[in-house]
Amino acid sequence: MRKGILFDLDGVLVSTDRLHYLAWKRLADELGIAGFTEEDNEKQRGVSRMESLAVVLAKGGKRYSEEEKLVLADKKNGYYRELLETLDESALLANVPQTLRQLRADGYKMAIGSVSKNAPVILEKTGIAGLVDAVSCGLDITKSKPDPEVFLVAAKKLGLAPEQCLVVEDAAAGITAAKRGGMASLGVGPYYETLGGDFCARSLAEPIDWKRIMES
Ligand code: B16
Ligand code: MG
Repeated sequence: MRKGILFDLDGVLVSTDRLHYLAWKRLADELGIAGFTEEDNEKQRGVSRMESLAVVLAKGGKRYSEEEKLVLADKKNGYYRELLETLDESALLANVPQTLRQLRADGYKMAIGSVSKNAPVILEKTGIAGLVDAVSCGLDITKSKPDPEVFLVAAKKLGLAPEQCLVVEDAAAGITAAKRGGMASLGVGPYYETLGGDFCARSLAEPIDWKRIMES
């Protein structure tokens, strides 16, 4: 029987995609890269900061050294951190605090499994830091999803084996990471039907039979 639930953060519990988009757009404009759209921003869902930068740079004609890329990614993060200053509980997706409280009352252990290095700030600002038992994020890992590292670290922090955990994800890379890590998965978000999760639901605001999922 499964005892732990590992939640991805962006796209599952909070919505920060607009802020990521605005920060990348500001960088793209500075670099003279035209045509970086919210559609391109979709390709950045659940992937690392450097892979997200590659999506932006692919829109321009110029090549950058690895060193220059690090500087650019850092610059975008500065813009994103400025925007995160305004973050509050209104960024939480529907029914999130209620779901976390209910799952805790039902006796499940919960952790965050996010590749974002800003996860601790986001959890504090949105007021849900105290509703989970552990956080595994970009600061704890060297390999991004679809590598399972972030979820393996999360399971370890909860003191559980991978097969005792369910991963909740909105990105295909995260579902693949769960599978590679030997964990069951629940796909949510706009692409929930095609993510390939073992279970799926449009969002955490839908009626989800957690008991059935955790006991199956
Ligand atoms: P940062 P998740 C991911 O978070 C975002 O979905 C993705 O768009 C972002 O590039 C990545 O975090 C890295 O974030 O630049 O803040 O370290 O979905 O894994 O919670
Ligand atoms: Mg996500």
